[in-house]
Amino acid sequence: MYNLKKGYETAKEYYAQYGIDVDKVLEICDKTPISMHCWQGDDVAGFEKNDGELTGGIQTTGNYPGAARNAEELRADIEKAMSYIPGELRVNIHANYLEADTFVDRNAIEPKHFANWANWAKEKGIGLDFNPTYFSHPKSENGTLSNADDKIREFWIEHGIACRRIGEYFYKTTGKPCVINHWTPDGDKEFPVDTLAPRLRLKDSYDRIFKATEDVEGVIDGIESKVFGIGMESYTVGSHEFCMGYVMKANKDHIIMTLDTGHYHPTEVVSAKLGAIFAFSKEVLLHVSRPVRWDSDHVVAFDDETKAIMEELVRLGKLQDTHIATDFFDASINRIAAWVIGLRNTRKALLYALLQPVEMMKKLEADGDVSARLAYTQEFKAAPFSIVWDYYCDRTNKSVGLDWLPEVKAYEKDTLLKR
Ligand code: RNT
Ligand code: ZN
Repeated sequence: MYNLKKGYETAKEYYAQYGIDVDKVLEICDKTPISMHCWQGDDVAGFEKNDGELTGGIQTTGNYPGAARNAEELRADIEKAMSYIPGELRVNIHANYLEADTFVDRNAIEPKHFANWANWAKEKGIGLDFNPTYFSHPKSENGTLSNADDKIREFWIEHGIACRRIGEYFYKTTGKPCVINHWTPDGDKEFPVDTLAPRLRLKDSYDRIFKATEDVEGVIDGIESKVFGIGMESYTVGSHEFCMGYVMKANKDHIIMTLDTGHYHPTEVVSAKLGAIFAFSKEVLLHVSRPVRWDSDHVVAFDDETKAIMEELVRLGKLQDTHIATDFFDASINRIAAWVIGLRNTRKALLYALLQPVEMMKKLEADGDVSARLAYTQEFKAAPFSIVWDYYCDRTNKSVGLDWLPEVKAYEKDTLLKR
């Protein structure tokens, strides 16, 4: 190991030239919560007492051994991954990760089915986020909240209502607000003749879920759009326009947009959308993912778009108004490694963005110095931020560099491969 302290002092001098206080930056970086999704640990399977397959147009590929088979294993795996991820974390679970002795259908889930999760989160002092599961269910085949069959639609409305109540239970147990992400896979393989009616039904369903749970406290609701799902390539009920329209028209502080980095056309980027959305909305929920040619949900990389998103949040001064969550599922590599790599990259991109002289750059822009603006935005791409990152990981006891890798491999050998 090189001399971390010495490296840090040099990096501090480097950034001080531009008026950046690295200690202060580290504090912000450390205190910004990132919500770690549970579903990387078991390929979005969940623990319902049924052997259903993953449906809803999303897909995990690969069959790397060692997936968690029950909630205890999943929590142990999450804890293992968390031990290598610096900064404040929350945990994000789906409704199908309930714990019950017998099968409980989606419309009948209750807080008690999530008591182990809630108590675990409370014990660890972390927040818990939630998601209704509108997929991988016999009643989700022809749509959920937009279903033309009133009985089926009612079933899914009941599920949405149950989820908001569970969200409130998480808030009351952990003392931290619960962010719920509402995503329905509803769509069509072919272009429908009537593209409006399903959307009016989806709108009505959301209205009814929110109306029936008006008394719920401590819950923030993200509405997530997407372009298409596998098998539903031609039409998505909850499209971007639909979801954006819904959120803006609802005009309620707790109803916000969810932007998933894999949910737009290939040349569209979330980083370019944030400045427009914040003109109308106070908060945003982010699903940080990595689409490769489609919404493939690869492990988050330390790539240009992840960095651009974080830069945008820092420059807009919207870090505190953004709920940052991860959303990826790769079954082709060690699942703990997937979490560690993806979550570390997310926070690393945040640190990278924070280590730039934003006020200085804003002043240059306001003064009309466009040449200096370009020079500044380029200069920090190769700045010595990785030395600050190493120091930060060490200081928070979260493994420097690749030190975590042999430990994750040992866990694979001793624990995962024995499953
Ligand atoms: C699917 C959405 C959604 C899911 C999770 C499992 O395209 O991104 O957020 O990934 O709910
Ligand atoms: Zn998502």
